[in-house]
Amino acid sequence: MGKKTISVVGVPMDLGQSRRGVDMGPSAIRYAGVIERLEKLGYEVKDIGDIEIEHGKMIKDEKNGIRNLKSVVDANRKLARTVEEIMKEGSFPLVLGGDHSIAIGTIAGVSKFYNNLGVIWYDAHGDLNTSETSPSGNIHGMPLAVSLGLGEPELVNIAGYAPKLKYENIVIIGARSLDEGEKELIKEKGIKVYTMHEVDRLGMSTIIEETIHYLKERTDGIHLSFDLDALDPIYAPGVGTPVVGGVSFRETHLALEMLAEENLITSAEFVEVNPILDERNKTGSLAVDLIGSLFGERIL
Ligand code: HAR
Ligand code: MN
Ligand code: MN
Ligand code: MN
Repeated sequence: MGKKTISVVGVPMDLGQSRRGVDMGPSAIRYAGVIERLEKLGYEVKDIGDIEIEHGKMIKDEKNGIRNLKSVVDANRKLARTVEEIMKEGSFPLVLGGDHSIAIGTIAGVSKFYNNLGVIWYDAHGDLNTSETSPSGNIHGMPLAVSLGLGEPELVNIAGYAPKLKYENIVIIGARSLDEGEKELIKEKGIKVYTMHEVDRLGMSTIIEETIHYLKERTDGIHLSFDLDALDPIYAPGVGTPVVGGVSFRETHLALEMLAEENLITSAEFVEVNPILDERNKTGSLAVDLIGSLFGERIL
């Protein structure tokens, strides 16, 4: 992964959705041994600790039907600043969630260091909703739209610039639950999406080869935003919004091993691990296995 130092940040965020427990995700992933695993691979690992989240008051429909807007904005501002510091030090930012609303802060902290940041969005969902299209008011269904400059200005302008991403620099992999407004946006903007249909038809190997080729041509850094719910719930039961028919354990390991071989990923986050919904930290342990593959661990 190019850099030898990895900085790990936890974000105990559960205000971007409606099921409690995902704020314990960073603990679950640390408990499963993420730091030791990375050290064993030869990296210098700095555990920065957790971003502080204002858990006190949950507000139902704070603005335009959006839940907890202010707290999510505050947390993502802090996260963006922390990630920016990590980037300045030349270390690799590895962010542990927490619900997917934290991608807003991670990407805000990373994107200013690139002219054309690429993103691989590995997820059952598109996370392309705005307050107009969201069926739930949950911000974890919005972070990719926000990073593209769509949605509430408070979210869009975190870190003082927008947009963070260009439509042609993102690739979504694993999608199988898209809302009407998200489908329209994908078609209108020509966003590159490999749904489960393509995963089945083409195979993961071809998809990752195409993704690498596509992003290599147009980007100068690639952020991996990895939502554990991309995997089938058989492998990742500890997520808040499971969707059947997901990517397999093997396909996902292959994807991450291929990305590791190319050495193109410049920042990453692993999100939506909810230990309360999990089976004996299966999903937390899976996250650590996958992080191992991303950072170069091989079977032989
Ligand atoms: N699309 C739905 C919504 O916006 C569900 C989003 C679920 N999101 C996540 N992130 N788990 O991928 O409410
Ligand atoms: Mn909480
Ligand atoms: Mn997501
Ligand atoms: Mn998801």
